[in-house]
Amino acid sequence: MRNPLKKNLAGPEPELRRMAIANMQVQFDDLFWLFTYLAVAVSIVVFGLMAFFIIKYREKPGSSDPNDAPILGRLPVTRGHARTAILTVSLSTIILGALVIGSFGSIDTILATPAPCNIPIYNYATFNCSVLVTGHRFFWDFQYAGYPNVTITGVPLCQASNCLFVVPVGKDIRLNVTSADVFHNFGVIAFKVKADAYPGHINNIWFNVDKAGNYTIQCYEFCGGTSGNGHYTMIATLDAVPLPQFVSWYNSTIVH
Ligand SMILES: [Cu+2]
Repeated sequence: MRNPLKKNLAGPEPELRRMAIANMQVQFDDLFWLFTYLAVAVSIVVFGLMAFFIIKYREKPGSSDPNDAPILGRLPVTRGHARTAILTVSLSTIILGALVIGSFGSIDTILATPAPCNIPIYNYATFNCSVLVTGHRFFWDFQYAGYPNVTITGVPLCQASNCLFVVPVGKDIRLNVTSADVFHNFGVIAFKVKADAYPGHINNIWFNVDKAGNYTIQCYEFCGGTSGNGHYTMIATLDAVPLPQFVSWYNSTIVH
């Protein structure tokens, strides 16, 4: 499924889009390039004009002060050109308008909760693409919503070095992020997705993976620990797989 948000903003075409692995990454990349292109354009104009005026009005031997040169203690005689002021204000408004529209477009997308999916899993059961993610010192566990509603416990799976959070590609995956003890922060940095994990509170994030593969999940809130077992070990792997593979994984791992 193509990301419906790609049409929101102009961005690098088409090479960088082909490299995209998740919709949120595209959102942030689009916004980054919008700001960068405008900043470069403004810099070229500002520094170009500055260089032009420095050279044009440089002091030459025998040159005198212009008539409108400011004199200390005296009000300036002329007050500039209205046309220049209008042009400057208009251009600034257009540039800031583009940045505001781009930013709010991205925020809308990031905050909009997509509709649940409906993936037939097992014996008339379905998976609705919603996963409860709970941070513990120092592992994550993932509880798949829908029926059957069971938990993959992070500890034994992680210690067996196959702690996988498996999701299907091309589906809007909705995460409800919370914590069982202290403040954590769930992040899949390849997707540019992060959410605080607080005890007693749920934060919602979502993503849609374009490209199958393994991506690192990490805790981005320093949550303590000692040598050998601590915040820095709070890592898991997100495995994005094609839908048929996800269904067979679900049936063999989650359903018992
Ligand atoms: Cu943590």
